[in-house]
Amino acid sequence: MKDNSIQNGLRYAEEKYAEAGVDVNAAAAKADAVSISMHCWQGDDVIGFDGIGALTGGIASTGNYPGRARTAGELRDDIAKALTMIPGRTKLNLHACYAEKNGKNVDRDAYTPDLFDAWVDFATEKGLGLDFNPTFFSHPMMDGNFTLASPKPEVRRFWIEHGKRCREIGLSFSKKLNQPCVVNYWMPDGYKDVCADTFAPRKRMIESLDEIFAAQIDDSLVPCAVESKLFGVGLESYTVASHELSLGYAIRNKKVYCLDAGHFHPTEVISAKITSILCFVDRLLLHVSRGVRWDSDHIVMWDDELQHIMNEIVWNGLTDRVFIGLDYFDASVNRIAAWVIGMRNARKALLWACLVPYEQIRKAEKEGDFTKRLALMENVRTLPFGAVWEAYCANKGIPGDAEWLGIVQSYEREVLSKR
Ligand code: RNT
Ligand code: ZN
Repeated sequence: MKDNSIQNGLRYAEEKYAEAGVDVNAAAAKADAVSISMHCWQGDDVIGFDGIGALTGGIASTGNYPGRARTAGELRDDIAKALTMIPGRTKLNLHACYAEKNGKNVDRDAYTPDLFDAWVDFATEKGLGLDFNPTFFSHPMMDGNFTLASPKPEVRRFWIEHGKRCREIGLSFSKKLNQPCVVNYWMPDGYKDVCADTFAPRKRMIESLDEIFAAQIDDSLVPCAVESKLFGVGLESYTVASHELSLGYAIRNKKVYCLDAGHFHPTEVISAKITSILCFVDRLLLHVSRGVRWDSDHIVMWDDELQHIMNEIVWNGLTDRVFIGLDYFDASVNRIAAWVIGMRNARKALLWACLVPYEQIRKAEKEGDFTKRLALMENVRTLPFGAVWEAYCANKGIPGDAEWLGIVQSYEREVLSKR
């Protein structure tokens, strides 16, 4: 019965989209070819397992919803559960603090790929690629909030070594899983209050990054990104790796630039930056997040900005040049639902972008017919997207929008509530 209604809905949708000049199957195939990287850190409030226990560095996860993953095993169980409700090609994004030391006495400056063997086995079993991040926060070697830009040479040395180790770990992931591993560098370095020297820390940051990136490691296997930020909590006045610094660094050193949706002034949107930046760097990494008044890392909703981001990527043919990852952490709701909602929304927005007759809209624009451009853009809104989405999920054996919450609720009853 249900299958029948999905098939009927799809037939109707195909007809309606065809009238608008869109081939639903081709659009779905296009959306399917794009990977979305799911951040492991939503599942345990960005704590990790390498022994630190508290989150520092200007980021904060708020809420105390029960069921947080306390071990790597629990986190993998939760991720596996979430994956059963997430359609489309998915990667898993790990942080160095998710190392499993198993009693080994080793610090972040000496991490080796074997500390992540269980993650690689998990990724292999689930058919996932892995992305990676050095963890420049939540650690006693931080000098206040400084890492790579600290005035103390021993602090910089520790974090430079960490940065190097993470490229090596990324390379091993890439080789083992036969696909690129994007390694993203985000450093919280900055000051709470107005400072007297904004220049020297930036020069130190650049020197440290240069050291990290000095070793010859194939960029096509391990593309490395530098993430910018406007400010952090307790670092309100000055951030070393600002937008200008990180973008400038990426341009000059042929790195990937990482745009986080929450890292700009509240009225600035990253969707508006994509094609400008891609005139000067080869590739971008997106941290799709949702700031509410500040970099609050709220769960990604299917809002106008998410749609604009995906439109920019798809309509400009940039799916090979933009890596898409999610970055948020909300501890006030069921954490598996948080992943599922954000990942499904990102995929929906991607599919939607593929289902817009953008060639026609662009033709009208080029011909100067802005009436037609607006009319076509608005007509898209009432096309039967829901029917396409439901069929898209069903084809992959993934529950529809009306079904997944029940699955999360039983998992909460049977597993999370017992933690
Ligand atoms: C922090 C940055 C950074 C982190 C993750 C955990 O503001 O957005 O990307 O959120 O690396
Ligand atoms: Zn980020």
